[in-house]
Amino acid sequence: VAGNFSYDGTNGPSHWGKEYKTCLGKYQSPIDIEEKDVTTMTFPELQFSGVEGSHKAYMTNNGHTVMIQSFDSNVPSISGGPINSTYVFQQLHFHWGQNDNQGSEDLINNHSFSMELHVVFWKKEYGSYDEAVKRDDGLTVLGYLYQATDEPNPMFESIVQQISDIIGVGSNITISDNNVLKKLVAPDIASAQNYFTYRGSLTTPPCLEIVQWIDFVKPQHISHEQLAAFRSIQSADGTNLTHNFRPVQPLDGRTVYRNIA
Ligand code: 1SD
Ligand code: ZN
Repeated sequence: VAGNFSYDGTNGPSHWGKEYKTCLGKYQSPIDIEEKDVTTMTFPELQFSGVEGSHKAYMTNNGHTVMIQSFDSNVPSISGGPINSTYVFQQLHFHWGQNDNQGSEDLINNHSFSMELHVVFWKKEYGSYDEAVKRDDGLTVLGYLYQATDEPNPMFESIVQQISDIIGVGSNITISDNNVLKKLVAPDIASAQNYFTYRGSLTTPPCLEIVQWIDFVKPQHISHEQLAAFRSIQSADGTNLTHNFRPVQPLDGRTVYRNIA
């Protein structure tokens, strides 16, 4: 378990490679996506299933982020787009910054957004998440970008309200809103075919290079106050987790595609 990493000091991102060699690899995430350099492509339609309806969901402070999981038998899955088989929902989590001018992991034209949501899926063919992470094409992660505004975003209401119950590392609660997965996993069907996609890695140790990233082009919003709630949770050393984004990594010849539906 990759427990002893942080976002500052001697366990910060520039030191991850000492213990986790893969973090020094050539296909690392996040990256800066320069729109002028992307290759346009028409992929098959990206499809979501099992998103509608209610899901019992749990929210955890794992010391590195706010993570949401569901142990329902019917969890969301995705297929199509740049992936040629079905990937099953594992968990979703967030990355944010010390202030509203940073926080996203991937950048677009060198612009940082205030927050990024990652929805993690594993390849169904491999039978389980633990088996999937041993394979090159084991995971697909959907990335959603959020810009801070004055206007609260209703999709974050229940989460923000309940963050105060998971301030301590390891705390875990049931989310009162059974529609939270529906809202977060596929919020905007109209924009779902408008994405960048590239091959990369987990953005946290062990930085495994097993991820097909799908980043939706159209940012959503979150209010300054809602965002501030995320900064109130604690990290393993007992201080506030004020930021948890990894700096961008070299593209190193990789192609970033943009889907043109
Ligand atoms: O940071 C997450 C990490 O918490 C874990 O969820 C991992 C997948 O098991 O993924 C990374 S990330 O690349 O989605 N940020
Ligand atoms: Zn992430």
